[in-house]
Amino acid sequence: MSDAVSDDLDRFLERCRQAVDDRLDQHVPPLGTQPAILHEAMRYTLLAPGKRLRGAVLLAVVEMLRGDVDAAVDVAAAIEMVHAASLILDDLPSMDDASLRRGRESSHRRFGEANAILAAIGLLNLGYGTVSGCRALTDRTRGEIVSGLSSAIGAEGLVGGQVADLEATGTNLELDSLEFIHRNKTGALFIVSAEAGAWVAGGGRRDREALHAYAKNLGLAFQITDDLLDFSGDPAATGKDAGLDRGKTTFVDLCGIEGARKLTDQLIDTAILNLKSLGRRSHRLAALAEAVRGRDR
Ligand code: GRG
Repeated sequence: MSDAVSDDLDRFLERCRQAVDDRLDQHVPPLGTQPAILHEAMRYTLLAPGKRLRGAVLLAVVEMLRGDVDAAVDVAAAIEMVHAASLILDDLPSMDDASLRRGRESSHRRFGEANAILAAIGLLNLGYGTVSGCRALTDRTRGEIVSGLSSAIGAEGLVGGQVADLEATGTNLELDSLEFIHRNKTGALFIVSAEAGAWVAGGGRRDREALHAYAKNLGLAFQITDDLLDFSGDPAATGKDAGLDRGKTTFVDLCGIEGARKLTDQLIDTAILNLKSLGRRSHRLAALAEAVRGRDR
């Protein structure tokens, strides 16, 4: 990626982060709202410094298709609420038992397990509420997004992927089973982010198909880079525990470090090819994919 492209992407990502963070702050009741511990716990993980990458994918699609960016920020915020809920649940002692998230103590360590679970449910619910309350969208678009989110989160998405992941812990997986887990557990939220962008902006079927394929490959590449970072990343940069994947089969276990990097390259190259029919206007989505290829946090 040239310096000019990389600078443009950095400015775009910073703009997205700011817009999404401001909107999240507006949507979640302020500290002190009763029950105080619930709202503190919801804000704690949600407003901690996250990359807001799923929101950025959505906003890049909406800007590319010249849709309503202000309405899109609400939808991006909703997706980031769902994502934060999934992180809180994933960190629980019954799941990954993580102590560090977004550079802070994980939610259950700070607020106790029951409050962490309830904060996650609160965020999930607020995510749906934010989409249904977005009056700038038509009924049809709200319906498409709510239904897309429901599929992405449910048994055929995050929840199903997580259950398969837990079931496989301590067993040796083949590459296709590992892919199945992460296409659901991680990939589904990337796909619905790109699709939601197309729904908000009224993209046609051809555009939606291209974006679906792009996000599917991007999401899996993102997970493989996550495995690489879990293996050799610096918790000070990633903000989460390293080595938590021990006991689970990872892409690094199955392919080695070089093999995992090669697979990431193939998926990112394919994701960029998937954008071909969208032409030059998809340059930011291509730059985002390049940034995932090279990420260190
Ligand atoms: C009901 C929402 C819900 C979920 C239940 C717990 C669960 C099912 C699924 C876990 C999904 C999960 C946490 C997958 C891992 C995805 C992943 C690689 C997360 C890290 O994403 P980053 O690096 O994090 O974008 P930041 O903090 O930057 O947002």
